[in-house]
Amino acid sequence: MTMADTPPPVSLIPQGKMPRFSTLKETFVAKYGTYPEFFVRAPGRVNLIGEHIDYCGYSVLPMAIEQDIVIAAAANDSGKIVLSNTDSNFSEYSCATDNIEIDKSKPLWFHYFLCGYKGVLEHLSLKNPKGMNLVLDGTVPRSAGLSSSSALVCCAALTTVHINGQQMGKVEIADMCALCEQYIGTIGGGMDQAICFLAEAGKAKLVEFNPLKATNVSLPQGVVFVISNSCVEMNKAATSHFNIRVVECRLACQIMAKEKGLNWREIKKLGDLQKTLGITLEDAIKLTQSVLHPEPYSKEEVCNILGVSAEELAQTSLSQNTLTVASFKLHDRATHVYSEAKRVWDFKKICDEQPHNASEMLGQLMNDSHTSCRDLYECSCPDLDHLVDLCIQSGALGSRLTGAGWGGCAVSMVPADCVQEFITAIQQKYYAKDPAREARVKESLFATVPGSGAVIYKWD
Ligand code: ADP
Ligand code: NG1
Ligand code: MG
Repeated sequence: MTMADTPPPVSLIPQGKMPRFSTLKETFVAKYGTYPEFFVRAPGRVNLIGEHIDYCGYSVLPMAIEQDIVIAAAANDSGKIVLSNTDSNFSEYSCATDNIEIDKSKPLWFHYFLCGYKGVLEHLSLKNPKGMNLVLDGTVPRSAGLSSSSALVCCAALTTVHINGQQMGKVEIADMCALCEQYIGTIGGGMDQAICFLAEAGKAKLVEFNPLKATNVSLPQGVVFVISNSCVEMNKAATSHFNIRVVECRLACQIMAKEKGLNWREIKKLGDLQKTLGITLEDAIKLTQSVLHPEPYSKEEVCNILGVSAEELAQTSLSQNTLTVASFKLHDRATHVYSEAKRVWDFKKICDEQPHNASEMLGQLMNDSHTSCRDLYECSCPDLDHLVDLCIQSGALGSRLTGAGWGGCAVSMVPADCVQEFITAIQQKYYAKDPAREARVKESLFATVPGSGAVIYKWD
């Protein structure tokens, strides 16, 4: 932790949050017979623009949301982690502090906790971690692109740090959580963990990586961001969709690096390739068009171009759950990444300069982002595309999928004076059409403002 990298704050529970925390405290007391020593709160996030580019090294533009994961915690003397959930769909889990296993092939809810826990143990070289009694309460819609997984991992990490009397800076713990969430199997970037720790109320952030840095972005006055969940769930760790995209970007990068006479084994991110070549994003798009063909590449073709066997390719470029993938779309994936990276900087520039038609321009960038996600990156799904179309028809200046996609949420930018009308229209046109969606409308359709980052709460 450097001087400038301050740890997450410790504060009293705000009055407005008391009812929820009182209930959680009672649940804790009923279960363990003692009071919790402290609570950790870690928020979910909505990404305004910059999808599937963080793991390629590119900057993204998220803000934290109000929905969060909270853990009530107290140390115990049993040498065990005992973890229960206020949602009875998640059964209690317990293990010895020195015997944890994370099963990538079958990710279960408590494995996300163990990712954060293991990350801290390794990072701080903790030899005798304390046993913990824990109750978790989450309000982030799950598997919906609002980062419930990272909120859980970050909450687990901060709980582990605090209970063991340690401290980590926000940047340090965010970087660490980005790495340790990969124990679940997804080869994600660092967006979710970064905004979870670095968020500030009222501010969207431009998040840059390597080194991690978050800069305030002033969103235009007179617009509100509305989230709507398609109610199609996509669990990123239990499927291979996410890692296939990561691997496709890697292969696109390595083939272009080889074509340019670079050491392709060392260059795994499209952003690193651009940096090494010293070219602009526009030139990177041109390079993609000239080197890669739009048709899918078979694994044999990739191996031939790189001059490696299938076994070697597995080592240099693939993940455990992409070993049997037979073909890769490289041209379209790389075109998405470079053009989306450019849209993030265009978005930031418009926010900085605030021209008279700023919100229309930002809306257009959001729409272009969705089109690119849908057609080039193929990470949307029919229900989500339909929802995005409805949002545009209902008055949004821009609308797009947010998070990894293949389901989950759309984020729409809506003129502030039309928000209620917009919400009513989407309620009728999307949710009222299906009883299963209608039943979930309250937690699925809501306006949001930039929320604050992870915090440790004390009772008094
Ligand atoms: P997301 O887009 O929400 O991050 P992921 O597929 O990455 O979706 O992670 C979702 C997983 O995170 C869930 O399947 C579950 O295992 C875990 N999770 C999230 N929120 C909770 C919660 N409140 N309680 C238990 N597990 C949770
Ligand atoms: P979600 O959908 O919240 O699981 C994932 C990744 C992000 C980023 C986005 C797509 C993790 C923990 N999260 O988010 O890093 O790549 O997809 O932009 O891997
Ligand atoms: Mg996730």
